Amino acid sequence: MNIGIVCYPTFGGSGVVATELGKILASEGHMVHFISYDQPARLDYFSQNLFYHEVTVSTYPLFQYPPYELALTGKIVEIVKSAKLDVLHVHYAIPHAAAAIMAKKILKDINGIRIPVITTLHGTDITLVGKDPNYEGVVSYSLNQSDAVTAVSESLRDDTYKFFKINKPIEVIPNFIDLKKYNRQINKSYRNAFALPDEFVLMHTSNFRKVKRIEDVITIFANVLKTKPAKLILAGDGPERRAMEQMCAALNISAHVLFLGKQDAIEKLLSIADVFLMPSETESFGLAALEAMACSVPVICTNTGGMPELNKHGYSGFIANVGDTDAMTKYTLELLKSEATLNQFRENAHQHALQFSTDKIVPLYEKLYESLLNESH
Ligand code: GMT
Repeated sequence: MNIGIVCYPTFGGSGVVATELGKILASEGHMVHFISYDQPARLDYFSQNLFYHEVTVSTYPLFQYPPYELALTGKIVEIVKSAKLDVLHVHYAIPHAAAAIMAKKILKDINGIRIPVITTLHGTDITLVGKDPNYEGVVSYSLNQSDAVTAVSESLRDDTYKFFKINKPIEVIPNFIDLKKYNRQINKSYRNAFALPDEFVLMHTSNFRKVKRIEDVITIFANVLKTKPAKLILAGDGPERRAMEQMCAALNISAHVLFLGKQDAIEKLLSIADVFLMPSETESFGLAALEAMACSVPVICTNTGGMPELNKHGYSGFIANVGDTDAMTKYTLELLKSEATLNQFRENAHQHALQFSTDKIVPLYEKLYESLLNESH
């Protein structure tokens, strides 16, 4: 199949999922064409089946807001024709679904080409940005006009029905993990570079936006530090980083907290962690938590969005209400109370991650593409 994938190129979850999906599809023999404004961060190699098409937006003094959606629409039309795409899969509704639907109409009306569009919803496109009254009508229309809509969790599917006027089924296809890459790789000397032998390692990775509530990560860690020797590893970068560095300084715990910035080999870091903290305000799926679980790291997360579908309370980690840092501290200490407890939770977390393995989930997308192709013939 010739598959077009439209995504954000950044380290955010939707771009990561889209890129990993494209790489797997290419390795199975499909021709995969990425369309984005920059080379996707995870598109770290090319093969004969992988292509990247850059969307460039021309500027003009009149354009206070250069029209990215129009440039993207034009690029989609061009690539559908030149690469003879069979399906177009767009990740994150805004503005990708709207651009895809406009391209679909242009291709049908002008060129007589039918291109099935699949829109995959990832989270904030529905729960935060999409709900904005300025976008709501366009998002509803674009989803209804898509040939198929998927959501990465049941909770996100339910939110989509709640916030938008959707008149079609939304299929839940959860995110997936490559277990060959994400597994616990024990490397004592690497661990020793970050923590003393008797210290526990707590970890959080994200794009440091407000929705991640990193202040709760730091509060939990500061509480844990009162009774356990520990280090906190914070990987990633974003708007909240500066404030979080200041918070650590104010709490006098900076020497115990490592701000590492954006990291590529996240599985190596996860392999030295004992607990993963994800106290987000909302999280449609929580891909970073799945990466941790695959590396045998139990997760402490909040009872919000799709996270309870991923993390099993009392089995692969613990779940608390948003903002309840006392409960999350208690649960973290529960995990750290003995080596046997921690090892049991590690094993459970890994076992639970197996159900999200690439070979179980990616075929669901392929099946969906095939069904849409059959419909069009
Ligand atoms: O919030 C992020 O980290 C980025 C955002 C995105 O769309 O780029 O992530 C969303 O999609 C991820 C992949 O499906 C999910 O794992 C995240 O839970 C989701 N983020 C939120 O819902 C806040």
